[in-house]
Amino acid sequence: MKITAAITREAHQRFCIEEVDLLGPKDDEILVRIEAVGLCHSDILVVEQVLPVQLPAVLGHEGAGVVEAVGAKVTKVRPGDKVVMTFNSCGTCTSCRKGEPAYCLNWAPLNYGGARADGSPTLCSCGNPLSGNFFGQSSFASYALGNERNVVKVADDAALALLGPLGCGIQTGAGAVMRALAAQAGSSIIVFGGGSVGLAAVMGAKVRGCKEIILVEPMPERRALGLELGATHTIDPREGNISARIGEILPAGADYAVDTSGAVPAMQAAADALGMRGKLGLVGVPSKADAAINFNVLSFLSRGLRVQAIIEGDSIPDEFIPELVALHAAGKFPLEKLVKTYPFAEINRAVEEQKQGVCVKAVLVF
Ligand code: CXF
Ligand code: ZN
Ligand code: ZN
Repeated sequence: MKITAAITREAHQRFCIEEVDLLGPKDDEILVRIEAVGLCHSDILVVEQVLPVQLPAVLGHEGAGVVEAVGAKVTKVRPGDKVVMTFNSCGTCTSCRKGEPAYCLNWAPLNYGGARADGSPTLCSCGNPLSGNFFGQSSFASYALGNERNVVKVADDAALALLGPLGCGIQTGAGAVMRALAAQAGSSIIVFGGGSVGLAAVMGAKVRGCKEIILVEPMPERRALGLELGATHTIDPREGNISARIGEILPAGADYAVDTSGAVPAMQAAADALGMRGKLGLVGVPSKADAAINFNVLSFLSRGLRVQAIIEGDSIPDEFIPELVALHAAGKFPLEKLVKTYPFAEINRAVEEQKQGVCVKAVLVF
């Protein structure tokens, strides 16, 4: 079928909106009419070719929409169901069987491979295949193909424009704190970076009942938003000496620190800020593929630190996305404060505004 999609033709180039062919659904696939799709930093990392997806491609991996049709083997959803799309996983590898689909051994082919597992393309433009199936969806498009592993049903009255980002950025930040680190009530946590992932981590920390929630973020509007969402303190890293400021708030160091900025100095400051047996969560993706951190081993040993790299907040999407939807409905996860919607046709403006910090989470709506 003919669909409208935003194509990334070459590295560092703007998105071009064009008509392309969507080839499916196959027996195990779900055709979703996309109503809204969030813009995640990883989409931009592919445009910058830090993440190795072959171009030209249709990106987009925070789709939300309505099921239009299902293949013969699909039982999970029916046409008319509202769904949130998320990352893909195989369901059969050792990680998936342990309930750790974000660490699926088939992650790369299923999320970045550009085609189905059998190698067949899902998209083509004028007869030439495009990289599709990005995060099992490629949802910068009017329609996307998903499958039972990466489609989560939500209520009929769900506000899809808000819920798309749960499929990646929001579950990544919230899950890092609520699931991966499992921050304890009464504990202290420092979040580095106040973009959508960091602010979701702040909301997650509040849900978990953390006592001190410190947000380290250079943009004043984002620090202010952090305070609204539950941060108890904020620090402007540009003012220098982050450790001294944290030391005033937490003389014994923090129980948890999460980096969502992807900046190596922030990761180092995060490790420095931890107290005895502190846990460091690494979430942010650096903008250079060869970025590396240098930790002082003695300093780590003397505090018995734990470091955890976290993908997608260790989410089990069928469990965690409904949990976040319920928290949002109960007013405990005010997602709407992060989201700014743009018409799909204005995707390039959304990218610019998100980069400049005019908005925290851009969502493109059809
Ligand atoms: C990605 C970040 C890079 C590693 C895989 C998961 N997260 C989402 O966009
Ligand atoms: Zn798997
Ligand atoms: Zn993402």
